[in-house]
Amino acid sequence: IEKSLEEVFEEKIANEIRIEPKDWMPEQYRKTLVRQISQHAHSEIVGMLPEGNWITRAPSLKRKAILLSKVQDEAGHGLYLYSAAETLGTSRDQMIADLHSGKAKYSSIFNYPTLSWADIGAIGWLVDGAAIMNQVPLIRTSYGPYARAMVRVCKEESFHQRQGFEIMMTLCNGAPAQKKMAQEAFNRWWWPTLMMFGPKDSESPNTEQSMRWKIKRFTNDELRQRFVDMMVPQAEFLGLTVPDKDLKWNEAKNGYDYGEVDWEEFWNVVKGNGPCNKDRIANRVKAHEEGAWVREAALAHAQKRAQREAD
Ligand code: FAQ
Repeated sequence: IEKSLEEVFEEKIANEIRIEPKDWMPEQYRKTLVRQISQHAHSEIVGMLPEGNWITRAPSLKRKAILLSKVQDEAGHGLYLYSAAETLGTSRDQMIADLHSGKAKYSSIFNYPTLSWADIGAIGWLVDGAAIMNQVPLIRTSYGPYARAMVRVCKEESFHQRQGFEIMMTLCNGAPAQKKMAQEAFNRWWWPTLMMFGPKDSESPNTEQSMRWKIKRFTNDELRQRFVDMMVPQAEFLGLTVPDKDLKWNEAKNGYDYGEVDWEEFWNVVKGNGPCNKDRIANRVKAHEEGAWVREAALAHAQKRAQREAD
């Protein structure tokens, strides 16, 4: 008996066979992937801004070189992910236009300011830590190009996390003023990092279907819990205090109980009203406009070369 396209698709999902760009897929599957992958790409691109703020003020030449290459890595991840999204039939110009108009989302975390050098440590340690927790399972996501992009991205993110932890360790073993700076950065970034995992499962409209299609391999709450369980011992090792009075080991669940995230703050930032949303988008639009001549020159050069080869 001839199987329907939908049956073939469902069978692949059930058997952990990747869906590839030319395969038939439900329209909603395609839409969900374009949404998630493009948001992910935008996050990498906008994510360069908070750290870029410290490249000129890094405390040593070595720190500056490391930070510069980390930020370059994020640009690479963004471009990788735009390419993965393009395999689904959307154009990069469209995705970028949606980011600049405020239509497309990107991770809430990048709308917070980086006030001290310790924030750079905290971002590497916490934000890249959360990114890895979320992205390692995406190596097994059902869409081939996205899954493959995640392999390299995760390798680079784990280096980023170590450099962040090492900055924190240096500060925590330093003068009292440095230790204080590290604790203050931790206080600022802990809760916004927990928000990166998205709304609670009960408030997450996309989780159920994305889990069924194996786009997501764990739910938002599952990953958030794993993250808390991984980070608390690391904070203890650094001698830092987790800014959560409700944090408590729960023997029965073999994990930590933790306080309620401020969801009002989360949705406020997602809707565009966080401390830096407007600034971030204005920055991206400016960079895009000022880069127009580079795109035009590259295009003219490519045309000239093609012409030369044709002659
Ligand atoms: N911020 O139904 P759900 C990085 C939106 S890592 C803003 O749960 P879903 C590396 C969500 O889009 C950061 N919006 O949605 C780096 C949806 O809105 P929509 C990027 C959020 O998709 C490190 C609505 O809320 N990582 O960049 C957020 O099933 C350091 C309802 O939510 C990824 O993107 C949020 N935090 O689950 C770079 C990973 N959370 O579209 C530089 C891939 C939710 O319906 C420096 N993405 N929303 O209008 C995912 O795993 C998922 O998309 C989630 C959200 C888990 C983020």
